[in-house]
Amino acid sequence: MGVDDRRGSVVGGTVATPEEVAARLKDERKVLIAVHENPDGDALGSLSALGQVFDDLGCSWKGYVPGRAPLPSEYLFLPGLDRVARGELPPSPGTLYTLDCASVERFGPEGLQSRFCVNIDHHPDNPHFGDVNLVDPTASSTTQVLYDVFRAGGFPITKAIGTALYVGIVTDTGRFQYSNTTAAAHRMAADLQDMGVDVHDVYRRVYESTPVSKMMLKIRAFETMRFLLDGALAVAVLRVQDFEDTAAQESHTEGIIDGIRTVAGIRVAALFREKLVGGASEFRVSLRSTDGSVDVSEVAHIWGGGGHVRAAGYTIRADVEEAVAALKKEIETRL
Ligand SMILES: [Mn+2]
Repeated sequence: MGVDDRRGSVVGGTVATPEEVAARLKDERKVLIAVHENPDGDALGSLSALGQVFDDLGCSWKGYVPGRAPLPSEYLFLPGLDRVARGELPPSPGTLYTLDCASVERFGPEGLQSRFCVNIDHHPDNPHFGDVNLVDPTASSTTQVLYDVFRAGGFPITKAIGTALYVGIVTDTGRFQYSNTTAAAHRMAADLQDMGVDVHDVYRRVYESTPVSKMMLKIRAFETMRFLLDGALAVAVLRVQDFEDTAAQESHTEGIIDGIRTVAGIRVAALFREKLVGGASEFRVSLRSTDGSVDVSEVAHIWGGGGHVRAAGYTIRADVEEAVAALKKEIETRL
């Protein structure tokens, strides 16, 4: 779910309905569409779907993904991802649309201040940082929020747009198996299938296209798995060396945590990924609560991160054993 590092103070812009956002889309002439760092299927599916709708509306657009790590290869078939700028937020005179972004901090407040921002998301801890905000925590994915907008505006949903929307919902619901899988999510999927989306083709492209590096990295992670607190907490660690040895990229960690959490008895799964920042080692930590009994967003907030009750993340600069011990202590008090 890509929920690392999400936090922010409540700034409180206008709350908009799907109808109001749809009306706004029709008036746009030039926009920048941004998603979060380390984008997942929902972020990239949302970007592709909205970009295609802007194309149909005659609005010129550019995409933006923070950071420089290559985009996950399984989503590159989605139209428009070749129009994505990387690195620093590019200058653009138009409106900034942020999709699936629970916080604005990754774009830098100075980048946002000079822009009119429309914030479309489904994370419950989104602080409404946009000038206009459409945040629906009941939606299973940001593409589900966009689907509401497109229907409200009467925009034609082509097979290619539908496919991008479907990629967002199938990945964010863990193939319609996570607790966020609502009846509305299934209805949206059924509608999209009626509109021509080839569900099996998406499955093949997204789930049967694992690069060898990604599989080797997953094996490394699984080898490090340890079970703490009588098996209630499972922890795996990936060091920089593991990425080098397997020639894996940051995006290749997607899905590893879902493998960790499948072991019987686990209530919290954690994946630590080492990153070198300015020569110093820090860890990005992804957390999952299997049964929802431990609110992992509360735990992530301790170290300045955030997310959902069942999926959250944070970054910590510490020795890995100290970081694991600190996490263990926090989980123990919540079991
Ligand atoms: Mn999402």
